[in-house]
Amino acid sequence: MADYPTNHNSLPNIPAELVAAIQNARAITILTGAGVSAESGIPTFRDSLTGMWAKYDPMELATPEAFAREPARVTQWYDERRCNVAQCQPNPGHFALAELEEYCTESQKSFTLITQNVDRLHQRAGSHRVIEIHGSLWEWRCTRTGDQREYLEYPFEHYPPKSKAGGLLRPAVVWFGEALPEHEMMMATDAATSCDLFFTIGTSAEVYPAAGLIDVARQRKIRSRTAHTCEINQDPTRHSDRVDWAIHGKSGEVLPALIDRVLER
Ligand code: BV8
Repeated sequence: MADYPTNHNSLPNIPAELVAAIQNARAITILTGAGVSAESGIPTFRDSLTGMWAKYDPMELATPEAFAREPARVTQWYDERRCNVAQCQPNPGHFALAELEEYCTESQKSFTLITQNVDRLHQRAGSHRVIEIHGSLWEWRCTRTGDQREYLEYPFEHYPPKSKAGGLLRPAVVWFGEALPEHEMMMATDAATSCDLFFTIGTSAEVYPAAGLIDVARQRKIRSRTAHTCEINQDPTRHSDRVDWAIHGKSGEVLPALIDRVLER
């Protein structure tokens, strides 16, 4: 594995072999985490919570137990995150990934973007083949009927919000201790198994089963010797010394430089 730290006063260091691997790939799969949205002003879980939320641990709030105990507080936290996301814009990293998808479509490569993020900024940047394995802040589910749909008006008038059926509404995100959506996870696992180039971008890769997709992709590399893996992250992670290329820098700087090299701009 080679490590490509980027010093922030010059262009990120993009290895030529990685550019060639993208240009020669048949199928590219990407896993993104909260780090991809950080430059859009959306705090990651690791950033300490601010303001009235400073005293809470997100790992505690993002659970069914917290919702059962304090539905008003939990739904207010999610609604405030939803309102913040509505004011935020996709950053150059999101747009570069949308361009990479377009390049893959035009060059008959298959492309899949699996995201752990719940902010829908990938879609707002123009990405189409997006698998949301942790759900979305924009979809809420009635706990009485199970009815789930988009709620685009914000903020809710009171907490906890209620559905037309009178049941409590909860955000349709995957909480800690909850199973990931079966269909999305099956598609994500298939995309990690069948690709010949796998990127993990802006994630500490510590939350499972999402982080396990990296191991799925690496298994293919071990079996077929043709598949490659690349990490693009601000900080090293436990996978950094097991991928073919580890580029440490901001995704909003590295990804635009990468797509420029791939498109030979
Ligand atoms: C499951 C939606 C089983 C909600 C999220 C006890 C009981 C049950 C399960 C467990 C348990 N103990 C452990 C587990 C497993 C648990 C888990 O993995 N825990 C971890 C903490 C060890 N997993 C689960 O609970 C999963 N479910 O196992 O269910 C089951 C099975 C069958 C039937 C019933 C049950 C569910 C996990 C999903 C949780 N929901 N999100 C919400 O958003 O509120 S996860 C949430 O945290 C985010 O989605 C994110 O992916 C994850 C981590 O948060 P962050 O740290 O913010 O983000 P990330 O890790 O991506 O790190 C940011 C990175 O970006 C950093 O590395 C940083 O360096 C980098 N960065 C920052 N800025 C930039 C950057 N990189 C590039 N550029 C930049 N500018």
